[in-house]
Amino acid sequence: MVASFGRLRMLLLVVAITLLAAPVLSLSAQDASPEADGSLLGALGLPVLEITVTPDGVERPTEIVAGPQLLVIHNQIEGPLTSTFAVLPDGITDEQYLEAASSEGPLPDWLGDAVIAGGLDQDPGTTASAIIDLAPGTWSVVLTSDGAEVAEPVLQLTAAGEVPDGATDSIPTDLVVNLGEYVFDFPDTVPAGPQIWQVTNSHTVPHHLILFGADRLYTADEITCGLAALFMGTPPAEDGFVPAAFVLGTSLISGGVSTWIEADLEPGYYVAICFLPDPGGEDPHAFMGMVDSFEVTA
Ligand SMILES: [Cu+2]
Repeated sequence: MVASFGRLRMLLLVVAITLLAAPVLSLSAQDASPEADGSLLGALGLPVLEITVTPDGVERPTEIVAGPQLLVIHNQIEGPLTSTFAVLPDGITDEQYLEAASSEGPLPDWLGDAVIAGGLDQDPGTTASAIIDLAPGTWSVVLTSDGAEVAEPVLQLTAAGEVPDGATDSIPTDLVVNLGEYVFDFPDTVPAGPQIWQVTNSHTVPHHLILFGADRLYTADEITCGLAALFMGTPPAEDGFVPAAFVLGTSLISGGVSTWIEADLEPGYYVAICFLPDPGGEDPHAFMGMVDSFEVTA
């Protein structure tokens, strides 16, 4: 998730190797820290949930304040780190969650009944951040890595306290990115430069947003054509889109959930893709039409 939590990264690696392109780029939100580094998210003054993952263990609080907060993760292990926050359905254990996150197989059916608030996907030695909204209750956090052992791969956090209605209303948002019913709805043009994006899943199954740089605008057919070639290992069609320049991405989020990320895009063309399949299904949503292309203007 982020496709099987690690599958996306593997896919990107395959793309990078296939094209002998630059290494997989990191998330846009990376290297943002809450201590006034100029990041838009860090300047909002939200409660900070800070987690440090080292080869020996995980430094983190056990109880946090419920509601929107700035998630800041320091990845000090030798491999990339994927983190995902979820309230599991009744009867599902942390171990099952970890297994689902570590498996390259289909997403389990029960994942559609979990509340997944997002998380981060970051390279070794980096600090990354995003705003996640944690309702009161017990959250399970899975930490997985393709390249290194994680000493404490699953842990629990208790989010305590009442969350007032409209607690997220004060988060200034430059762009709302709607993850709809197998569809994105980016505007035709987006301004360049630092922006806060509210990424909201208004559908019923988990989705994510993965953004790539492009040399021009692409139609949905051209994008899925290129992806099909990629998945099949065949040379891309002449007009097919090749997802080589990873720009930013979100972790998967459930229906009804929002997360906020900082985007800082250069002028140019971009392609958005959701690689996730439905829980229990196999076809990436991209092949059901969940792709989009837009221009960023100076
Ligand atoms: Cu999707």
